[in-house]
Amino acid sequence: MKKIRIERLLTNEKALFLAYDQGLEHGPIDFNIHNINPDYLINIGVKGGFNGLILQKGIAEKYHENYIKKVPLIVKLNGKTNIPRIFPIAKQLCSVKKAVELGAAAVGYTIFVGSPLEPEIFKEFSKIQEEAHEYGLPVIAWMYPRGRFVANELSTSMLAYAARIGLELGADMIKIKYNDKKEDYRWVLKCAGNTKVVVAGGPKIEDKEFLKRTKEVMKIGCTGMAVGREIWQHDSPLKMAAAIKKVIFEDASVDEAMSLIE
Ligand code: FBP
Repeated sequence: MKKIRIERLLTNEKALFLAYDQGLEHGPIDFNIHNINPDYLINIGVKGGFNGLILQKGIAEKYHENYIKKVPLIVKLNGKTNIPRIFPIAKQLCSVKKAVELGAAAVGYTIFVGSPLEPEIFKEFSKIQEEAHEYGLPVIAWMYPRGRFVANELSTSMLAYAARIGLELGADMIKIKYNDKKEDYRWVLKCAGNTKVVVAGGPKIEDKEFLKRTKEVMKIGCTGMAVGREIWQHDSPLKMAAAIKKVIFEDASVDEAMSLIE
């Protein structure tokens, strides 16, 4: 079996990724005059010293020169918009081969746990997982419970189930939401086994609250965070990135990290 080169995404076994696939998932509603420009984002990714920049194929191709060899690329292989309110499914839009040509250090794929189309999603993911592993590429699965059969996307039992599925389907890392229930969330981590867990950012909240959350998830053993809006909707994205990194990589206190922003 080929060695999966996950170390390219880690600094001392920890990670902070910058997600910029929201233009497809949510639309320009997330953006302002600055962060609508991929160059603005890529500059944050490069200068901020992230462990990975998450892009869809289009931006990865068109802005290739600006970031390649400066920050590891994570190509998101599937995606969808939020316009048609259909069964949750995001079909594959980019091949593993294309991601390799783009110089990807990893590939990403969203699994909507509980979707009526789950069998189709699992099958597509499984094929991708095998192909990526043939190249030694790590696979990051966004494990998002969703759809009419999911009563609460953020219940501990749902997140734990999603984490376990990530392990069983062979994800090297999962990206999963946090429900702000520190003690319960330990179970979610246990369920993920040796699959690494990074926590998704979510809509922008107060800096201090987000740093507290970062501190919490690191304390219970997460590998790190995969954050978008929390950073690039910030007035000083590089300062916010530095503060989050201080907590993740240096185990700094929230106050210490806050001093980098204030
Ligand atoms: P944020 O940190 O901005 O929340 O991004 C995380 C992310 O997983 C993105 O990669 C993705 O576009 C988005 O959230 C999808 O979230 P949802 O499906 O809940 O709207």
